[in-house]
Amino acid sequence: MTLEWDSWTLGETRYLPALAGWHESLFTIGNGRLATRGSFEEPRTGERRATFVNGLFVHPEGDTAVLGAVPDWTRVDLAVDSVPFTLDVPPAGFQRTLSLADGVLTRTVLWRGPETGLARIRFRRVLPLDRPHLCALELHIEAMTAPIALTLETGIDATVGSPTRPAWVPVGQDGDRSNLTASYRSIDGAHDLEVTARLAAAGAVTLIADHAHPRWRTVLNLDTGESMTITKTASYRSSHDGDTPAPLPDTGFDEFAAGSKRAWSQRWRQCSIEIDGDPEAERALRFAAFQLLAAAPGDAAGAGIGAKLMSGFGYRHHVFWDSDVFVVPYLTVTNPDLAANHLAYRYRCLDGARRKAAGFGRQGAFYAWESADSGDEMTPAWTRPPHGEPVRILTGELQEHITADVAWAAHHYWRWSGDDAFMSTSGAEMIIEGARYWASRVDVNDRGAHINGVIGPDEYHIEVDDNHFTNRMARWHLRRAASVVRWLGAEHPDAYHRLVTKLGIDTGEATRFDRLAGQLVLGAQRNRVWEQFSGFFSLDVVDLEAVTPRTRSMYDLLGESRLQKVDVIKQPDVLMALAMLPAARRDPDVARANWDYYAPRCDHGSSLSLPVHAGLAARLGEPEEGYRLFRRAMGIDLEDSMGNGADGLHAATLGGLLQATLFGFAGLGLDRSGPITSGGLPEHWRTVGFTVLWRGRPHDMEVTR
Ligand code: IFM
Repeated sequence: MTLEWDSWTLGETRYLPALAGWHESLFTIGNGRLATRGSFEEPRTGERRATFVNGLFVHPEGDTAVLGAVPDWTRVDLAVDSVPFTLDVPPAGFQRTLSLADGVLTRTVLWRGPETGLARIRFRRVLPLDRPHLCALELHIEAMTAPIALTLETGIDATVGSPTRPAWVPVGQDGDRSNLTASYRSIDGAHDLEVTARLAAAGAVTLIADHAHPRWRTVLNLDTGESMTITKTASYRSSHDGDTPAPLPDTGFDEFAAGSKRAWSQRWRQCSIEIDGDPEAERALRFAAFQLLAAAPGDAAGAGIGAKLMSGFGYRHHVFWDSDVFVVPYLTVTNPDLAANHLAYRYRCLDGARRKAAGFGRQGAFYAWESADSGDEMTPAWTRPPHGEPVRILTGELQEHITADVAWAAHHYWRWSGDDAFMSTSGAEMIIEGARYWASRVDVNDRGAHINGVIGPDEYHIEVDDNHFTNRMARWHLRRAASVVRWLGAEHPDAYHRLVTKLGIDTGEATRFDRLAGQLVLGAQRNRVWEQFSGFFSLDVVDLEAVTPRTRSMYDLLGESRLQKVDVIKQPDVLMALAMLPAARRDPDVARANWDYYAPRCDHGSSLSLPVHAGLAARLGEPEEGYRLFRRAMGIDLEDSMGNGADGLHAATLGGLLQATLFGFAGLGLDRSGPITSGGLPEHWRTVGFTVLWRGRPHDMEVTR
């Protein structure tokens, strides 16, 4: 274990270059609008330095949209007695701490160049949660054993990559000894961005008006024992933003940190979580909540929540079902305003979803599997593995359950928040348009209604017929749409009539949704086990337990075409239906039979898989097994157990851990009187305490063994 924790901090006391990429992701800070990876201030070979502005996607020619890194505010080039400060020269001491209480990242390094005195260099940075346009950085340097001459350069650096080349082209700059403004145009010409920075430093400061990297330069001499502090602030304003924000405030770092702390305290009050008996799990959950809150847009005009949050270049920040199913339900019960913001994003994407459905010759709305700013499909058609032939990607066309997943998240939010204003407008429209998609998608014959040629959550099996999860979710969706139409007609006639006019709803539509739901087949059942898709029971049996010790997925080992013929699955599929739909697990014998059959067939090739299994095992009365899986899920981001940590954190794993705890181990649910629990805690968890909001009112829940 390379990380060091206490209750409210994540830290490290050694610099290990091999882990630096993953740690850049782990030490990401954010305020919902901006996020900055934990790359060092001074350049590092192999760094993936990045600051992101949520929702600011650019569309490189011939490529899918990417949330490219914006010009960087963090870079500081330091030289001590003319020797460049870099951790390529191993430091004499190193400590880095991320404070989850206020989002301040602090790094202290004891460092001496080959022939220099010893310096203590401390960096602090924060993206204040209460001022989402701003960034603040403080540098404190002390000459410890001998006088030192320091040269410092810092400014706004547009040479950072995105992920392969810069996304922003400099178009102008203006500055003086303490203020700098630089303007950029995105490479697709669609957006303008203005970055302003301010420097408060002693000594003679000069401005180097470099085109791509305008920066200040200052030279300072420190006597032994002397120290000095430099503060830099920055702000990002894009053509998306409304009013011009106030000029950069002339305040010190501590004031930024204090404001941020007040805002974080408010959030933490709403998502407190305590586990008596397992401080490690408690810290992991707090870290998970921190990163979700740091990436969730704080306003309804903002973006959605990406699969890598805002912590790396993985998946180009596209939004998948990861957010709707693994993150939004947690936000719904703790910070419903943030869940509502994500749903507002989904509503803004509805036209894109309509275009996608129309492109397939169908009605209604078919959500993008990978979504960016417009809601149009962003899944690349091909991927090019580093060694090997290009591989066709069909998820964007065939992973149709996404439409029901969005509806499910909206409905879950509505049940918990009681936000009728949402449901009677955007929520209902999304749900009805999605249901219309299913109605135009199914093939009805004398054996029922079928959905053929899809990919279910288990992405190992491609173009399958009557996938149990897809059909069950579509059935659920059609029924919900019918009840929402009826509810609207009865309870909100004005909103109903508005929608009737806008969408052309006719009186028989709800009845047709219900009828179709009743016709949709759920597939074969053998010894109570649902067949994952038509033909699954006839696949070759692979004994996964025999393929040990295994560090790679079965996809890597068998390859795509062989995988089609075997019964190994990537992530829960039938079990996903059980996890999401209480009705699907109502019969305990059916639930148990499906668990016993599918759990051993799953190789957890996806980061989404383990937390779902963990929560479901707890739900099915196996908390110790659930805990074993929960620990493995913790390792995905906290031990980089999948080996892709440098690409960014896994939103679904982090949200999934929180959901496994609340909805799984603590058995959180709703009945008519409000939130209830029906816990099945692991042996060593004495109590789990947390707060949830139901219909705007906080409820303190405590579950004991
Ligand atoms: O959404 C997931 C999918 O379920 C499995 N592959 C990765 C995607 C993004 O995390």
